[in-house]
Amino acid sequence: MNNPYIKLVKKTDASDIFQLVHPRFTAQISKFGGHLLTFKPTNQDDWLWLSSTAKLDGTKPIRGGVPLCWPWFGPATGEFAGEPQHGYIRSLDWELLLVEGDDKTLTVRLSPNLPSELSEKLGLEVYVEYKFSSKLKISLVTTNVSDKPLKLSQAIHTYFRVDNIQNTEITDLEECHYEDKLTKESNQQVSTIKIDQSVDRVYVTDQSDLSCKTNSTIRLISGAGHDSIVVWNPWKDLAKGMPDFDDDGYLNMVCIEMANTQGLILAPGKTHKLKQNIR
Ligand code: TA6
Repeated sequence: MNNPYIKLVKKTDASDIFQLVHPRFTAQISKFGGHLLTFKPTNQDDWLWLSSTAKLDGTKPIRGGVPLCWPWFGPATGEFAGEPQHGYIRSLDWELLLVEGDDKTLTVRLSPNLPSELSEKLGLEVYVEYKFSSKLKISLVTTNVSDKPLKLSQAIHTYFRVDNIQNTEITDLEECHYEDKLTKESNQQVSTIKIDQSVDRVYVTDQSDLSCKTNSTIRLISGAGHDSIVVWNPWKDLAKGMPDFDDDGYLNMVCIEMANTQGLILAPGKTHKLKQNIR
């Protein structure tokens, strides 16, 4: 890894961190989880929210940044029942596959150290690619290396930083149907999304564009390869009940996630790219 823009910083009390310092941005990626922790374009605030009480020592998935949920989203079911929520890879160490770029863009690829027996059992391989500039492009790329069709659910579980959730609006999901994970009902979004309570919704759509507007910023979000967009804010009580979630953190974050939650089946030998692009 002789790229001038990235270095591995060995931590004593936390997972090793890849620190990226580039003319157009700074970023940090934890080896644990292949987990993008921060992304800060030059002269801007961090686009991502990271809990100050997040565990960075590998004892549990990191709260904030961009957790990668794979090879399932949500609780484990079927043959994987009892396994961790949101799959294995956000709790594994990852290795650097590739770093390339110039003073305009930097591309970083990592893959998880899947134990061989697990890799055999899954029949799936995965890597993440981060493409950095003054924008951020994330791709979660899965290949079915088995000889049979395989189910896959996943999410790029991005924690967006907002100045104040009470002045935040998520647009372009109007008219979209969603599964409300709190009420277990299916509803239709009428207006733009304003959050003033606990929200945990799976918008069933493959639309590519939406935005997250606050007083000072408009974050334009686009995606590909998804069949749903997840919107989550735990709000006050749930935030308080999570030891790794700042008690008032819910006021400064909203998760907007490109996801596959609707029963994607990956044919043998095929590759699926789930993408989220942010500018
Ligand atoms: O993406 C929304 C969600 O599935 C919520 O239901 C909530 O569980 C959130 O993910 C965080 O999950 P975690 O396992 O990271 O605490």
